[in-house]
Amino acid sequence: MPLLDRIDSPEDLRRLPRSQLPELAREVRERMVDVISRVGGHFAPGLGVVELTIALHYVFDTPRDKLIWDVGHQGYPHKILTGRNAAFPTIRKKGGLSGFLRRDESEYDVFGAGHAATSISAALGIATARDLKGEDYRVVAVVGDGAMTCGLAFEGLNNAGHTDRDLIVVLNDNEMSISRNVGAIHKYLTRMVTNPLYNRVRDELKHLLRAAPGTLGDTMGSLAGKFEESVLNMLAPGILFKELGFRYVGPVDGHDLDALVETFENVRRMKGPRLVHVLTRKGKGYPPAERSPVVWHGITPFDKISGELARKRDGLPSYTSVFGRGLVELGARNPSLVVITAAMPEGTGTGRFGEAYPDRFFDVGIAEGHAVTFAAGLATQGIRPVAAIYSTFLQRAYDSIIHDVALQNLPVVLAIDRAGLVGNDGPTHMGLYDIAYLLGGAEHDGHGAEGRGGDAGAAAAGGGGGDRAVSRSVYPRDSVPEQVPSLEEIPRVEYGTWEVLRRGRGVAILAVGTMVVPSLQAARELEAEGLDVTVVNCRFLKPIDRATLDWVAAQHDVIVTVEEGTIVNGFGAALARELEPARRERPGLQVEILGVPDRIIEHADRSEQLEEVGLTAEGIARCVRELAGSRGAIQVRESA
Ligand SMILES: Cc1ncc(C[n+]2csc(CCOP(=O)(O)OP(=O)(O)O)c2C)c(N)n1
Repeated sequence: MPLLDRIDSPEDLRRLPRSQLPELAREVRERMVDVISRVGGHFAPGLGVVELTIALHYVFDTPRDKLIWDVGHQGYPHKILTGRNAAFPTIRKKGGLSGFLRRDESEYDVFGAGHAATSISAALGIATARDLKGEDYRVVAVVGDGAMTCGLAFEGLNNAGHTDRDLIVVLNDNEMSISRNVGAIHKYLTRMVTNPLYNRVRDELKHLLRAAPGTLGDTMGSLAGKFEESVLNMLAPGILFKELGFRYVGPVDGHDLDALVETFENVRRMKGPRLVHVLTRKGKGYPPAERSPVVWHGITPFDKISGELARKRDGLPSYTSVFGRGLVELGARNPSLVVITAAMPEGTGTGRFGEAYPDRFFDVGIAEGHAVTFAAGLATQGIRPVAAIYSTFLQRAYDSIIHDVALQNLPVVLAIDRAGLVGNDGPTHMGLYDIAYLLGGAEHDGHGAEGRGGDAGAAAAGGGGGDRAVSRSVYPRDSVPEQVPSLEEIPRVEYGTWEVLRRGRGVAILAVGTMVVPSLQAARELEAEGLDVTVVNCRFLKPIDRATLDWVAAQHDVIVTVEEGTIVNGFGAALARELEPARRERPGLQVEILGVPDRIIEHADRSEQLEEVGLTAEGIARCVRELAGSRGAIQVRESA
């Protein structure tokens, strides 16, 4: 790669003549295809912004000028051009480059992200700091049309437009979120770009008015200029952004490097808030990704010649797909069941329900708070909404859960996908906090998935919540551990009950969700060593099964709680508080809490992360062994 090999930083890029930029774009694409076909990762978003990335670094003086990418999943070409090309094959691997942008990875990553629509607010903050400090540089936020379905994006635009701050927003419009984009703004953007009348009238007017200044003299010329602007604004695209206080420029072909460079050179010289509307194609340059940008948004390794994707290793389906299947079955049984997704029909497995019952399926855009409040509204009228949202993105909806659902006692099922350690997406996507943030506030809080085969199906069955407010069904980014029976075959679970899976003595493991299976494995391992351990599946976190807990407290000396969530204010912490009276009565009773330590867990494979934090059969057994050994619990059994 003759050009790319010479580029260690955007400085090198800026030394190239403009005529060589298309060749550089070709090399960057080739590098993307070559590496991602081997290691997997986000693919179509980055391919779509190769020219945009080159043009931005070419025109703006990065890192002095601040470039802020929204989400960061499209940042691979940016990484390749900012000194990380050699390390690029390590992307998303343990110890390697992050799959998103991070301030601690490069000075070119001005603002870290992973969740959508933070870029405009962050850019405005940076621009404001610049002005407060009397400094002089450009601030550019690049935001996708998908992210424009977020309320946060509009909060940022609204604030920026009125401040008159010097700020550039680049709207990367590829008509796609992960799935096809949805909503009124999307329709507006599409209309703006595709309406031929609109464009023809605009071009002709421009032509006409441009001809005027020479013949009318200077004053008339500038008057004509003003007239042009106001007429064009009336007719032209971008009126919405104009009304929000932004100067609108575009639409620009996002794969035409000359057009991009010229536009950015002009925009760079302007002042105030301005928005450049750039049209790109997701997956550009790799035909399978252009044809199916949804599939190729984020991808496993693939054969770069045939475009064939690597197959999953085991034959078991993911929790997500079992959930999606269960939902369709439930939809047939219950006509008042509706399903809501916040721009993730594929990711949450709910797309199937959408195909089966399009009238009862709602993709509301990347708008998790809205999704939950919308569900609450539906629930007031007797509809049964299931809102399927990743644990990490549900953080955005916390207030809606408390204020709109729980306080009003409305029956809404939250299907919380990607709970726990999420693997290679890393810290921004971790589902470690939902147990902690949902234990308080909600009156009735069922925890559906217990981490064994049938439970993903049971989760789909509504988390056992029935008429109760805020039932949760929680499941990880993983395959189910065993074949899942159909819904009919899954025994009904009595609300609020736990399940004693093994009766031992001395030590009891109280396991939550995904930790049930490794706890059972640990118990089997320990049995061989003569330690007979009780294992309880705590399938409901709130209300707890008081009778079972009392039995556990009375019959055991050591209680180990295990959960795949943060150890701070999680289930173990809540149980320790519940067990306080028993401990006062019997000071020897020991409670040990296992969970994810309170620190940032870096990207790696999920199995590596589980191992790192000791949430494996081996880790649980090790902990029990140490506790039992130190307390002589083995002797308890021998003398009994
Ligand atoms: C708050 C939040 N919800 C959901 C997601 C998952 N997600 C990642 S990228 C994406 C689509 C973003 O679309 P767009 O901004 O247009 O960028 P593109 O992928 O088209 O480049 C979504 C929904 C997220 N990152 N953040």
